[in-house]
Amino acid sequence: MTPELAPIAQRIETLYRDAVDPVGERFAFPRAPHAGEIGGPPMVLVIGNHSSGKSSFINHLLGETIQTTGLAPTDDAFTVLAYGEPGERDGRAVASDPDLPLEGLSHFGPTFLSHLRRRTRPIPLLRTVNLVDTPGMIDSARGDDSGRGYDFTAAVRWFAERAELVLMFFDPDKPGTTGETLEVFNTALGDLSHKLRVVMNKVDMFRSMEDFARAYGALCWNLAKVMARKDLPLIYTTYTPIDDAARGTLPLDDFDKARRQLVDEISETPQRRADTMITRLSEHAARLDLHARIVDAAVFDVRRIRRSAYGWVALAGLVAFAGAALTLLADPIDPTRAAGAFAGAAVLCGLGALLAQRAVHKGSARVMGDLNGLFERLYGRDLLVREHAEDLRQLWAEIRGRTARTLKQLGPLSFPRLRRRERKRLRDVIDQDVPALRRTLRGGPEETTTPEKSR
Ligand SMILES: Nc1nc2c(ncn2[C@@H]2O[C@H](COP(=O)(O)OP(=O)(O)OP(=O)(O)O)[C@@H](O)[C@H]2O)c(=O)[nH]1
Ligand SMILES: [Mg+2]
Repeated sequence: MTPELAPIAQRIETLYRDAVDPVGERFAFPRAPHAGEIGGPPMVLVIGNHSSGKSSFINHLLGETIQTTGLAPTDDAFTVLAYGEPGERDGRAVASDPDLPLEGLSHFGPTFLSHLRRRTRPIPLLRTVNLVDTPGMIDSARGDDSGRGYDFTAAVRWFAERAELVLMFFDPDKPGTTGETLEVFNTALGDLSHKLRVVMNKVDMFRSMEDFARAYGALCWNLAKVMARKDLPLIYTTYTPIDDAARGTLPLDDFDKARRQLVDEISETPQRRADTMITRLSEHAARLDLHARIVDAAVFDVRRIRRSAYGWVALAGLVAFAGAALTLLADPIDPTRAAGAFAGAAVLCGLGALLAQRAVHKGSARVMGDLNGLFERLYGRDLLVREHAEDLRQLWAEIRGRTARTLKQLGPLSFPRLRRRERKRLRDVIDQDVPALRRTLRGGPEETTTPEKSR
């Protein structure tokens, strides 16, 4: 995070710690995101065909030759570029360092780790953004792992999920899609297209507008074939100024402008990242609020069933024992009848307890089998407001499975009730703290609060 955004990251962290996580823990709702993720700089992932100019672009961006470049497939490693004294650490070391947000990468195995490194340089841009250079994509006939010895697509997915921006590079030679590009589009980037930007690079090589149009058309055509959504992502047509590069004849002003826009977008990722973190906090708090309320209502219902079942047993036991006591009082000389009555009362209580247990079991299964009904009952009034209702139903659809599983695995009686104070604090996060954070991000005053649309 940049120094200006650090207070926002701290505030988000505090809200998780004080208002959200305690409820999450009590109601067994997993936390998102990890603590280290909030404060660290955002990542920009650079992927694309081999020799499409990824590393050259990164060097240009950083103003230094840090990454090796060349026409043949040059670099088959994932390189995370971060701020620090000049240095380099290998994959094994960075994936086992708990202070770095790369810990989860260990599970891709030793071959992958031998293709991972982290380079640090004291370059100002790296203070605010981490760049990830990746091995060029290739056409392979060897199936899933492209002969790389590790799951390339899954590794790209890992980075893409955590990145704020994913740049996909193509060059005029390969405006189509290689096997790996296709695979990455289909499995790694499918639902992440909102952060994807396509870069048609090396446009300085074109000799005529016609060549440019042909390559651009081919790229769009090929993208449209592999992308699930109808509208194409934003395509930057640009080039990296390289002294000894082969040059075409097109005027380059517009392409320079496109590169500046791309650089601007990269520089703005910290701001976007703060925005994403605020949205994640708001969504997480809304989901948790709904989950905790449903669990709380289920706990209330099951406890009521239990109270009522055992209440009847207690009452019947009381009457039976009172009857036995009266029998004893009526004939204190010969207690045999009274003893029989006491034994009868005891048997009745035992049987009653068994029946009550079964009733609680059945009742609990009924409550948990109809969580949708519980939801409708709990939010009946909110569901009448139409626009709001859709949001709420959508939220419920997202968490329903998880809430049901949690209740089933841990049992409704293992949960506490949701305290009024706890819930109010959670709602305040959504209705007041989140809008206040957004105003701070936009540089507005922090005091006034307008509740966000509550879910
Ligand atoms: N004309 C021109 N040449 C470029 C441009 N960008 C890169 N090159 C050249 O293209 C070649 C490949 O560039 P790299 O930056 O190594 O490409 P890469 O995508 O990192 O390649 P791999 O790491 O092998 O996947 C180098 O010889 C660069 O000098 C560009 O915008 N225009
Ligand atoms: Mg490279």
